[in-house]
Amino acid sequence: MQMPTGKWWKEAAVYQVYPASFKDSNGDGLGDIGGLISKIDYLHDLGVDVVWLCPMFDSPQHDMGYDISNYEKVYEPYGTVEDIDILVKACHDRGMRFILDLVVNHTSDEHEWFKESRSSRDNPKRDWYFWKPARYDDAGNRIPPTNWRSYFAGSTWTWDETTQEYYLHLYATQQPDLNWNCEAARNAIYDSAMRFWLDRGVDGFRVDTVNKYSKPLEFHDAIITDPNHYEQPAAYMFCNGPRIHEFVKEMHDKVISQYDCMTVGELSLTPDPDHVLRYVSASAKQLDMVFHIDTGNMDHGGPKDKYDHRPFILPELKAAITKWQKFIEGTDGWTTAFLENHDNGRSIDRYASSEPEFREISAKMLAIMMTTMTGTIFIYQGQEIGMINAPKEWPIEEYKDIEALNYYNEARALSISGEDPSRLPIVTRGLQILGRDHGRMPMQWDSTAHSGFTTGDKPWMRVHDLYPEINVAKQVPDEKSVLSFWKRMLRLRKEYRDLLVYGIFDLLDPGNEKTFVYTKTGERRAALVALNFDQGVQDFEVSTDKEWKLVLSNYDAPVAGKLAPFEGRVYMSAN
Ligand code: TEU
Repeated sequence: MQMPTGKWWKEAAVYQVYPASFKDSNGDGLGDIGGLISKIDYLHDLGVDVVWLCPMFDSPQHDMGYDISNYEKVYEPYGTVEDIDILVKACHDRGMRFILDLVVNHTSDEHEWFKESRSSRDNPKRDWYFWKPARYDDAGNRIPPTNWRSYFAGSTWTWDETTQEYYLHLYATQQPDLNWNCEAARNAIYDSAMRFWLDRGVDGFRVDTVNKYSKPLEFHDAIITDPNHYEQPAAYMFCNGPRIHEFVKEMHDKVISQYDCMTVGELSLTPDPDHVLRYVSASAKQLDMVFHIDTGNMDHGGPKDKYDHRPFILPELKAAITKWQKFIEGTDGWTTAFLENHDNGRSIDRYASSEPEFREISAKMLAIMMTTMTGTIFIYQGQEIGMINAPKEWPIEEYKDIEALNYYNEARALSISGEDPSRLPIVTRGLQILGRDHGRMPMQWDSTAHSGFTTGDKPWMRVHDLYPEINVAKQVPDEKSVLSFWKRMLRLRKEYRDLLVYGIFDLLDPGNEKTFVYTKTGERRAALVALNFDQGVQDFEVSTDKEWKLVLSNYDAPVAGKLAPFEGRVYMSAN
């Protein structure tokens, strides 16, 4: 058996922090770097090895910091560059590492580079972004250069009055796409967004939208799949473009390879494992690993209908997980496991049950699944205490995310005009489950006002109504809490890293719609994991091929031959 070889980032448990919502240290209602520093020991106790901080750079915050106006400055309400130095040291002092988000597909329209680029057609930075002349329809109306629909609804092109051209933005109007074909722009990105931070001791990056830097320069229209609208889903046209591997490799060779750091790319629309290997095989020297978005998008409706929620089907989820567990076998590539991030609803609501009687047991079952997966695991803030989605009754006014609001307003306009009244209930329901806001609510630290997140009068976003029940302070001393369970599982993962981090994954009973059962095989021993994704009791017999011994369950008294609702078990055996 060819076992993967070790590197620090392979065995790491990475914890993702959303700066606005983690911990406020100065009472202004917004999380900050000082707040995060005050919680480093909490993360260390949990068993975290790497802290990943979402964008904390200077930004007008149209997309919560994914619209960066200066890579070398920290958004003032979050703190300063010197605060990041202190944070890096706090992590390193505890043997932990610290990574940042690398958002270089686009900048903010308030970045100096874009301001120069838009100032005149002959500005030296004009080609650092994509500028195109208008087209005109048969009636002589000005229309954008392509019919592409942006991720946040509407066109990917915005008209610029001053220079009488359109600029490209795959996301919000305020997020113009950088033109990676321009070498000077690439070098500026490497210096400003990467070396600046690596030289200060940062240990790597989560690389945002990593496969979108190379656009096909013909700028053809997307195929019309939505005949009622001008803008068409077009992501397939700008993912994995013609020069993408050249760009990612250059980024690695010129910058990443000069430091002992890790990279994890956010990779969408790349279902072919061979293609993914081109990004993550160690010999290809592009990225260390990527997030396989198809698992995370399983219950989305599709590129246009992201918020047309389709409840996940367990055999499909198992197949997707199996695919990305197995694709590294016999190769020099590496994989990841994650269930939550800042772009999704909470996993308990999506994959299990947030009903009061099942909430905690569900959280523990999902923790078993995550911590027994091969690859680097990523935990999103609040996942370790079983945080859940906002109550369905919350009105749209509580949602803050640009994507949620654009989708909602678009659907409402269709409803008001009578064009498509069916959209509004679909999008409303979709947002209640999948909305990005659910993962962005303040962290629930204790049962004092505003969940102990802020000492100020008003957190930037409403705190979950259930914070007196679901919070860190309540769970720390409780051996049976979700938090204590995560700690135990993360310790177990380290202890049995040969199996749990590096083992060969094999799915059993793929068609079973209620249970997810798999084995992990190492050189000396094997593990059997059984998870019940249903509220009903399931029959379950342990296979007799090995002498399986029960190591743990999320229930106190597991019953032979049965799996209780949302039960999870781990057995082990010598090989
Ligand atoms: O997301 C990229 C992205 O395209 C999606 O996966 C994202 O979930 C979005 O909802 C698309 O519908 C990254 C960041 O994670 C996200 O927060 C940013 O908004 C986006 O890039 C733009 O920078």
